[in-house]
Amino acid sequence: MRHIALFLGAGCCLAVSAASAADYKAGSLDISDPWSRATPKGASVAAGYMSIKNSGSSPDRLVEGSSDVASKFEVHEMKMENGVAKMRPVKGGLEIKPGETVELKAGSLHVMFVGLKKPLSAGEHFKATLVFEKAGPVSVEYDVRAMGARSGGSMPGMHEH
Ligand SMILES: [Cu+2]
Repeated sequence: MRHIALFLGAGCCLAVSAASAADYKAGSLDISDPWSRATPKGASVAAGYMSIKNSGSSPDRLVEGSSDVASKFEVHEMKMENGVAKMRPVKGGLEIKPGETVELKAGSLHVMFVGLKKPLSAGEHFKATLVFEKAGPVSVEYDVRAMGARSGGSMPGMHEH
């Protein structure tokens, strides 16, 4: 029992340290901390990040989505090719295997809001809907953070869109 208590204690403190992080549950999925980066004036795309945990016993997939801020929602992966970071849409939906946590983060998998209707400024929030094959549609809110938020700086390959 003592081990369980310690474990819960650690979980509690982690949650407190990430004070603004939002958490959403849908079926066996747990979507944590959706956030986006502020964009320069005139940008036509913005990236979105979050982590998705599947605590169920069958795989699920992020198949589509939409948001208030852009005309299209895509899931991209980033690969290094000859030293250049290139991104491309993930085909057939983003799979989240049972027991796995898929991290969408800078320089890796990310959501791409394509056809931005206006620049995103730090401190804003916007609504988006994530659609999963099994868990169905989930409404989330993205937290817009400053351009230099977390590591990675500006997103390589961003201007290739
Ligand atoms: Cu992208």
